[in-house]
Amino acid sequence: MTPSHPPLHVLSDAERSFFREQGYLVRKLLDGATVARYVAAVDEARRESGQSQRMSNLQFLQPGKAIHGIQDIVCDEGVLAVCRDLLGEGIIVDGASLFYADAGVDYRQGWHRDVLQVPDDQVDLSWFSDDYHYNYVQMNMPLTTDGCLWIVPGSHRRQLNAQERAIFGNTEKMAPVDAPELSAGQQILLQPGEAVFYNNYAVHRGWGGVLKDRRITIHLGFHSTQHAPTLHFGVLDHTEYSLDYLSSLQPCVREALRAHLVERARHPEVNVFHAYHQQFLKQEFKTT
Ligand SMILES: O=C(O)CCC(=O)C(=O)O
Repeated sequence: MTPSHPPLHVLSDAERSFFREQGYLVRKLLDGATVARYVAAVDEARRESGQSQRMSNLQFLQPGKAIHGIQDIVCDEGVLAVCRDLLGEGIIVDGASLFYADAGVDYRQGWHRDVLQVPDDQVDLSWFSDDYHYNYVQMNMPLTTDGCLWIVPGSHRRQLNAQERAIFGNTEKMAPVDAPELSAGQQILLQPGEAVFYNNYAVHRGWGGVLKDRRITIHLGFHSTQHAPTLHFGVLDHTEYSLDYLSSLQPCVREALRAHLVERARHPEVNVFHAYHQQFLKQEFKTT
């Protein structure tokens, strides 16, 4: 009998330790033909859209915004195998956006942790420690050369240090966009098809300045059914997944969303944070 996925790890022990300690990991996962297929699907979907002066964050798994030609990235066996090695079995797709901007767009975010959707008095400092089991991983998969993601390695497993505290002020969430630079901040420069997996409780930001080239990057989040959700789980708007919409999807995408619905039903406690997250997206990005 053929197993549904390879039982062996695709990441070495050293790679998994690197992710645990530094909070990110880069792997080349897509070949040139797949990248070209996805770029063509994005071009086709955007043919009617005019140029925008902002970074777009297109939620490509939602009806009305769906980009069918890139959706099967959520079933990519290479992506899922890395997620299993990082989180465990039962991988569930969550946030799914396409970052898109033409050359000339000015893109700058403040340094932040992805707890923006959690009310201040519910942010628990133990989330940013070595002992916390973080059950979520974000992935950026660029289809063009992309240097927009910056991260402070290792900051997911400690409290803000003095330099970070000075720019964050009395919040754990986000520093002002015009705050002084962080000396430990590191740019992650990726080539098309090379993915970065990162812990989004680490201090990070999107920052391209005025883009020299256009940016097309698929951005996904994943959770494992083996562990309790973190409060970041629950980005997809599962209420929009009607039977009609699900039946319009490729079988593997339909199955991924069905599994997402089952997991959301097991964890109704995360629904309250979904609305806060949508608010954040609207502030930071163009979402249509
Ligand atoms: O533009 C990026 O790659 C980073 C986006 C980001 O920081 C976020 O969505 O929280």
